[in-house]
Amino acid sequence: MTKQYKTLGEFIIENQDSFKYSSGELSRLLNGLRLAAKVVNHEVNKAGLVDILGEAGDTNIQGENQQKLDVLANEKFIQTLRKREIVCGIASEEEDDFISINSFDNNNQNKYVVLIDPLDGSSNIDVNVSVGTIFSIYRRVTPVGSPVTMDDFLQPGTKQIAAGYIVYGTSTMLVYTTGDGVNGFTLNPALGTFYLSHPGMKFPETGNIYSVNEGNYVHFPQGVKDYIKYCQKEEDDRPYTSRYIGSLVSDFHRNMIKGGIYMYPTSSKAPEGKLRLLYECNPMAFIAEQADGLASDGKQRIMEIDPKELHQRVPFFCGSKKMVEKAKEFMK
Ligand code: AHM
Ligand code: MG
Repeated sequence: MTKQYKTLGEFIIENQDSFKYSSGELSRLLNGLRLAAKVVNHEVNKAGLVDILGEAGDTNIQGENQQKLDVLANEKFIQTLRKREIVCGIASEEEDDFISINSFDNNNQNKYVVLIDPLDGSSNIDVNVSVGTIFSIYRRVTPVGSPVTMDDFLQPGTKQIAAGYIVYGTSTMLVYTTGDGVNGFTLNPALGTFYLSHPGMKFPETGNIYSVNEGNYVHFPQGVKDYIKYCQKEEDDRPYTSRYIGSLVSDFHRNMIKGGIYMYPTSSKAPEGKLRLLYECNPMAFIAEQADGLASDGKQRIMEIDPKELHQRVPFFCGSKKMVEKAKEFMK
């Protein structure tokens, strides 16, 4: 007999009551993200067929070229969340400022804000390599019923209510946490349904994969260089294997399953690091910690950093607990 897998929709409903602020609002929000994920998945998968590849010509706030699919994914997620009136505000890596959702029907009674990187790993889009979406959900700190302010978005990662990612890979998966472990759902494209395929995901305590853009090696701080040399040394269970896709979601996903460390350090080229605290590092850190892993900027726990601006960048070291701890020792 074939095993019956639970669907994401069933899982969200079943777990609604275990969530401490349960009012159904978070469930509706997760359902909204699930829908947008399917729409974006459809676009990503047909990308090779239609003329939507290449750069849109715009540059985003970080001065990088936006590809058309980034723009499209950004629109789809914002549209879905806006139309369903399930959040009071959205901030996106692709938008300069946050968006305030003023719903006149319910006088903006929604409690949650969403921060999103709609399509991460943009350099992989036009070469048929996995990309991902990353999202992070917070409760607003300003009074319900008023327009959102910057304070609602500049919260430390410890305040996250939920976070997750979608990886558009050999299969499409949605992985998320509401602070009670990490669960992964695989999309059956024929039915358009996500099934619980990876319940209770955990990082192995240690692993043998290190993921870093070694092209930047000469620009890295000495501690990072020393740690990389340690990874490569023939001793005990080393040398480790080097695996770097250049798509955070995919590198993270593989390392969570197999055991490994992902690093995006500061360098003389990127003095603050490259990855964004609010759209990329905090949500991945929440998932990592919920899966028994760690996430650090080299000194401090990522989720305890007090954000100063929406598009703030930080160095990022994330993965199996023992590996992150070891890397931190080298960076002292
Ligand atoms: P993006 O948001 O412009 O796609 O940049 C984030 C991505 C990560 O997914 C990936 O790990 C990293 O940038 C790769 O950067 P690099 O090409 O410098 O190694
Ligand atoms: Mg990104």
